[in-house]
Amino acid sequence: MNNLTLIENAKPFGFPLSIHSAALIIIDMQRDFVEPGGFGESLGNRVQPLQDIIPVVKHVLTYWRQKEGLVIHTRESHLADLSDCPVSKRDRGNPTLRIGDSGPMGRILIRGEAGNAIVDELTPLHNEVVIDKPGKGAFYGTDLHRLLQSLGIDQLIFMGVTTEVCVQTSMREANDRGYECLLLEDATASYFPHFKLATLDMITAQGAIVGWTCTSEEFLKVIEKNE
Ligand code: C5J
Repeated sequence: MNNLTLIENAKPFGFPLSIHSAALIIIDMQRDFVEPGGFGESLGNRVQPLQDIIPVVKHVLTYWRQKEGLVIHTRESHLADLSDCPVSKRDRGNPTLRIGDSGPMGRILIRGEAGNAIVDELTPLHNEVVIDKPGKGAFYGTDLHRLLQSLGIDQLIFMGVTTEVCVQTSMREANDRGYECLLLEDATASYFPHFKLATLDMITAQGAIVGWTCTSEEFLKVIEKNE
């Protein structure tokens, strides 16, 4: 594969993909958010839009694994004693279940509980990185930046949920730290489809102020062409 290849149809303009210094990062595809009976649903959300992207995320992941690219999974999760969960976060909204409460898949958003696992279809392989993050962004309170720097990664290809919360926050954190970010449009979802669309616009506005977007098909086509 060439070192640099242009994804011409990316928005707002071509994304210069540097395959060897890029990592695929999958944000919070965990049962708590994606499956019925989890935290997302307890907040009154419809989880179907999140379930709908699983096949797309899996397709891209499978391809990236075949290319032996670096894969990073994140999980929004807290310690069992909730010492890393600010009261302001736990008390937010009026959910039927709060972070740390016992739900149908164990304690909500607590590390090691069944609901905190990545959905079966996307289970991380042993050689893949799993980042447990107490915040919305993947960099806050984690070693992610140090790890990426040590591996020479300077581009991040984003998939996952939810577009306007943990995905966008992680992209903004990444952008501030100097990473070029590309979000795969059909591999991200929100409980609120109009928030997803607005987020795609926000990310790419003002000359890619946060980053780029393109479809998974455009992304995979460009990689295939450069084999
Ligand atoms: C939320 C997330 N929505 N992964 N988490 O609280 O976007």
